[in-house]
Amino acid sequence: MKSQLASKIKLCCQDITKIKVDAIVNAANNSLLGGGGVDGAIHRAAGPELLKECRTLHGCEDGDAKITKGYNLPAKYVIHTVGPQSEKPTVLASCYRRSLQVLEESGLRSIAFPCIATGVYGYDNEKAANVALKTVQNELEHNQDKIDQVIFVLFTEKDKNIYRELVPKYFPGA
Ligand code: AR6
Repeated sequence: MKSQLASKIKLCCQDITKIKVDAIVNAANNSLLGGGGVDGAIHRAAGPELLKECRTLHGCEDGDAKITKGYNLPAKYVIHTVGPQSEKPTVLASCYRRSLQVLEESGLRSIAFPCIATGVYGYDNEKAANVALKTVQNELEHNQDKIDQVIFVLFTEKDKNIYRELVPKYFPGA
């Protein structure tokens, strides 16, 4: 069971705006109207139509997720989620869970996550990685027929090292 799950997990060290998957996840803020970090990069690469669609969504609660088209991105869709501004594991877990639920509800099968909340929002990288991996493991165990690929996008050396060590613990054989 676990090795089947492991085959769906991939680590990638690229800019998330270059990844061609069904949906990339944006670590946004409550307004969904753009910001710095990965949010700024996604809006720049997608073009102004993304902001236009985001305005129709009327924001997003912490831990929830909402989907838009990807516009000029290679990814077809963007799933916008809002991480916690302090270390709240239940809210961070909800970001990963809700993003995967929105993916499934939209009939999409591949997703790329940045390390939500570990930049501007300051969540400890290793604690955040454990929450991310545990939540994705749990969702994949229950919905493995609906999801083909989950990519963790590691933009810093620190996250690369953390995920390389932790991923085999959650997904033996990955
Ligand atoms: N591709 C992949 N990962 C990236 C990229 C990129 N192009 N750019 C940054 N990262 P952050 P947060 C990584 O700060 O902590 C925004 O202003 C980065 O190295 O983007 O959830 C929003 O509007 C880090 O590992 O998001 C909010 O106000 C991870 O993405 C606030 O920041 C998340 O860092 C959200 O803060």
